[in-house]
Amino acid sequence: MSARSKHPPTIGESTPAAGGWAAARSLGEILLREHVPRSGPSLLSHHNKPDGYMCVSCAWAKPAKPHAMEFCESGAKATAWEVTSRRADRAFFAAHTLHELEQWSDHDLEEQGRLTHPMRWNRSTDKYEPVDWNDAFADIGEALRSIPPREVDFYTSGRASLETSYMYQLFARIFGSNNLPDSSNMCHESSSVGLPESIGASVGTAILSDFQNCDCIFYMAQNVATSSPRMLHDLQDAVDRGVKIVTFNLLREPGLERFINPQMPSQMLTGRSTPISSEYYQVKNGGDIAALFGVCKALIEADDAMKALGMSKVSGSDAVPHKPDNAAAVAFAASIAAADKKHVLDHDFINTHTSGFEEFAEAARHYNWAELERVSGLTREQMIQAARTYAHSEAVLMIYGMGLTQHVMGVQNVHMVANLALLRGNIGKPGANICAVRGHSNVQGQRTVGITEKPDLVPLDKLKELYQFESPQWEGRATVDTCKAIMEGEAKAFVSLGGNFLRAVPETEAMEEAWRKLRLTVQIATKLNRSHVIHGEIAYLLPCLGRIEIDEQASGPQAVSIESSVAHFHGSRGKAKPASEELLSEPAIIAGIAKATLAKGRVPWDEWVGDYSKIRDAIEATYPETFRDFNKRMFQPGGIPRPVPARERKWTTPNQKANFITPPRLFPELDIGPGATEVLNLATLRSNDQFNTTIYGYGDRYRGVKGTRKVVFMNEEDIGRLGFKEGDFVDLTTAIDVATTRRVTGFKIARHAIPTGCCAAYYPEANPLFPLAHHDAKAKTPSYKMLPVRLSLSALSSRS
Ligand SMILES: Nc1nc2c(c(=O)[nH]1)N[C@H]1C(S)=C(S)[C@@H](COP(=O)(O)OP(=O)(O)OC[C@H]3O[C@@H](n4cnc5c(=O)[nH]c(N)nc54)[C@H](O)[C@@H]3O)O[C@H]1N2
Ligand SMILES: Nc1nc2c(c(=O)[nH]1)N[C@H]1C(S)=C(S)[C@@H](COP(=O)(O)OP(=O)(O)OC[C@H]3O[C@@H](n4cnc5c(=O)[nH]c(N)nc54)[C@H](O)[C@@H]3O)O[C@H]1N2
Ligand SMILES: [Mo]
Repeated sequence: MSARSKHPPTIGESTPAAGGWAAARSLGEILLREHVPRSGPSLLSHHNKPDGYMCVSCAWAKPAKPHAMEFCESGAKATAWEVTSRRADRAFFAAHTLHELEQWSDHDLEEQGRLTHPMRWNRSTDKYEPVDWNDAFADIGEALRSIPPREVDFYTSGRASLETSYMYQLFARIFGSNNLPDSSNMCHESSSVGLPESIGASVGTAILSDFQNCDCIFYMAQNVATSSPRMLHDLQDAVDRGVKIVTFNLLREPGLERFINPQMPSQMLTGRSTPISSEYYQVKNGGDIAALFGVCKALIEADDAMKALGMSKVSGSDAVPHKPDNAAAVAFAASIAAADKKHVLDHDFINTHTSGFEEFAEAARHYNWAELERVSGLTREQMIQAARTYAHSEAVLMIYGMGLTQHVMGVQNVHMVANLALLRGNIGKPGANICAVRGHSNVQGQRTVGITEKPDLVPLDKLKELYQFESPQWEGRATVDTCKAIMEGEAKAFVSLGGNFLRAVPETEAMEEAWRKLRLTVQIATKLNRSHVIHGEIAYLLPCLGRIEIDEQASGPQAVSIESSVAHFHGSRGKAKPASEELLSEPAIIAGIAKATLAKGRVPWDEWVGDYSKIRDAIEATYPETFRDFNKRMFQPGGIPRPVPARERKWTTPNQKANFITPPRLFPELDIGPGATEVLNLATLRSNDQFNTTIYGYGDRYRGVKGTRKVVFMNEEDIGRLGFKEGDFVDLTTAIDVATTRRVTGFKIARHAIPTGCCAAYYPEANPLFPLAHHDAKAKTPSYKMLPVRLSLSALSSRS
C-alpha cells in the first residue's frame, strides 16, 4: 500500500504555535478537499450546540455557553468527512474487485466517499454487490445462529451513540456472547482499570469548571492541538488567569507551547500567541513513572525535611521523620515555610482519605536520583522544579492522554497520576481533579451503557428483569483476546459497529491472514476501509447514517446522545440530508439483525427504532441513578452530569479509601537481547491530518511534515550515532519477541526534538511492528507508545 501522496515529501520546521491563520486556512481547504456541499459551512453553526449535533471527532466537553463557533479544525474535518458529496456507490463497487482494493491505501479507500447501499461479497466476482436489507438481515441471522455464541465477537468503535450501544450489547448478550471488544480497549482501558483501584471511579473526575478553579495544571502525554483542540480555549483562559501549566510530553508539541486563537481577532491580526506551558518537560517514552516518582520524591523529602527541622507540626502523626540528607529538600522545605504553609503534603487529607501512603513514600525515598534521571530523561532539578510548582499551588488539575495509557505499564502510569494527586489532596475539590482525555466522541458513554466483556460491570439482573433472558456469566473477550482468538481460529464471526479493527490493532500481518479465515464478517460503516476489503467467507458491508444526518423514523426525526470526556451526557440532533436514501440508522440495523437472529428475549425492537426516546427510557430503567429523567434533561445546556462518587471524595474502592498504589518498578522488563544500545523505543503518533485510521491527508502541519506519512522522527544525536543521515530511508524491525520478524520499510528519517533513545512514527503505518502480547498486563491496552525497535538502511534509500 502506498502511504505517500502525489506531492514530493518534505520535512521542515515544526509550527511554533497551534491555531492561527494556518488553522483557519486549513478549514477552507478542508471544505473544498472533501467536496462539501454548499450547505456544509452553515451546518457548523449547529456544531456542539444545545439542540445541535455533537461533534463526531473528539469527546471534549461541550460548554453550557458555547462560543459562536464551537468547533475546531479537527471537528470541521470530521464534519466535512461525513457530509462530503462523494459517494462509493454501485458504479464504484461494480468497477473494483476486493483483491484490487487491497492494494489501495487507507486514504484512497475512504476518499471514495460515503457508502450508499447494503452489500454482500460475491465469491465468483470478488465484488461487494447490492443486496436487499431484509435479505441481508435474514442471511446474517441464519449465519449467526449456526455459530456457537462464544465464537462470535461484537466490536464497537467509540462513535456509536448511547442508544445504539445499549441495543448492541443487549443483542450480544441475548444472543449469548460477552465478547464485546471495543476501541476503548486500545485507548483508555488503563484508566478503566487503574482509576477504580486508586479512587474508585472508572472515569476521570474533572468537570469543565475545574479549569476556572485551578491554579496549576499538570498536562501529561496528550496532544491537545490535534486531539482535542477545543480544550485550547480552556487552557488559554486558564493561562490568562495566571494558571501554571506543567507539561510532560515526549515531544515538544506546538499546541502545548503556544496558541493563536482563531476566534480572537486581536490574536489573529497581530499574530500574538498565548504561551501555554510554563514548564515543559520532555520525558522519554515510558519514563513517566520515573518522572512522577521524582516529583513525588521531591515532595516527600521536602515534607520530611520540614518535620526534621521542626518547620511543621504534623497532625495525627508522630512518625520519626527522616533526616534530610540533601540541601535541595531543605531549600524546598524552606520555600514552603516561607509561604506560610504548615507542610508540603496534605497530611489531613492523607490521614482521612487514603491508604498505602507509607509504603509509597518509602518507595519514593528509596529510588536514587540517578536512576530516576536515566529512566525519565529529565534532570533532578527539573523534577524538583515541577514538585515546587505543584506544592505552591492550591488546586491542581491532572490531565492525561494516550502517552500514559498505551504502555506495558499503562495502569501503573495511571496509578502514579492518582498518587501525585493524593499527596496534596488534589482530587474532589474545585479545580483539583483528574481528567482522562477521551478519544472517540462517545467512547466513554458506551462503557456506561454496557459495552464491556466483563459481566460484573453490567447489571445483569436488571437486564433479566426487563427482557426475560439469562445473560452469559463468563468473561468475554476484549480487543487483544479477540485478536488472539481470530489468529487461533477460535473466533468465527466478527460483527463491527463502526471502526477499522484490522488497521487499529497490533500484529497487522498475522491478523490480516487470520481475518480471511473468519466464517462471517459484518461491517456497519459509513466509509470503506481495509477491514471491509479484507473479509470473511460470508461478508456484509452495511452502510449507516452518520450522527450529523437527519434520522427520520416512524415518530419523526430522532435524536441520540453521547457522554463527553468530563462525564456529561448530551443530546445530539442530526441536521444534514442523509448521504443516500438507502441508508439505515445504526439502531435500525442492529434491530434488523437482532430480530433475524434471536428467538428469545422480550425486546420491543421495532418500537425502539420507531422512537429512540423509548430506548432512553430503557437505559434509564437499567441505570436509574445515572440516567434520571434522561429524556427530559438530555438537551439541557452543559449536559447532564453523570454521578462520579470520587468527585465528592466518596471512595468506592473495596477498602473505602483512596489508595496510594506503588508501582513495582520504574520501567517494564523487556527482553531485548544483545546490542541494546542500537535499540530505540518507538512511540506511535497521530498527525494533525488524520482521525485514527482515517487519513484525511499526507501531512502534519504541526510537525513540519508534508506529502508523506512514512516518517521516523529521531534525535539528531541518535541519527549520527547509528550511522544515518537526515532524509535516509530506513526499515524498522521489532527488537522484542524476535522469533517472528516484524518489519516496516522505507521510513524517512526526520530530525526532531525528541529525547535520545526514543523515536516516533505514525499510526497505523507502524502497527505491523507491534507484537500482540506487548500490552499492559491487566488492562491489555497495547503498548503503542513504547516498542523497542532497530533501524537499518532501507533498500529504498537510493530512491528519494
Ligand atoms: N484530530 C484527531 N483527533 C483525535 C484523534 C485523531 O486521530 N485525530 N483520535 C481520537 C482518539 S480515539 C484518541 S484516543 C485521542 C488521542 O489523543 P492523544 O492522547 O493526544 O494521543 P496521541 O495523539 O496518540 O499522542 C499522545 C501524546 O503523547 C505523547 N507521548 C507519547 N509517548 C509518551 C510517553 O511515554 N510519555 C509522555 N509523557 N508522552 C508521550 C506524544 O508526543 C503525543 O503528544 O484523540 C482523539 N481525537
Ligand atoms: N499504533 C497505534 N495503534 C492505535 C492507536 C495508537 O495510538 N497507535 N490508537 C488506538 C486508539 S486510541 C483507538 S480509539 C483505535 C481506533 O480504532 P477504531 O475506532 O476501530 O478506528 P477508526 O479509525 O476510528 O474507525 C474509522 C472507521 O469508522 C467508520 N465510521 C465512522 N463514522 C461512523 C459512524 O458514525 N458509524 C459507523 N457505524 N461507522 C463509522 C468508518 O467506516 C471509518 O472508516 O485505534 C487504536 N490503534
Ligand atoms: Mo482512542
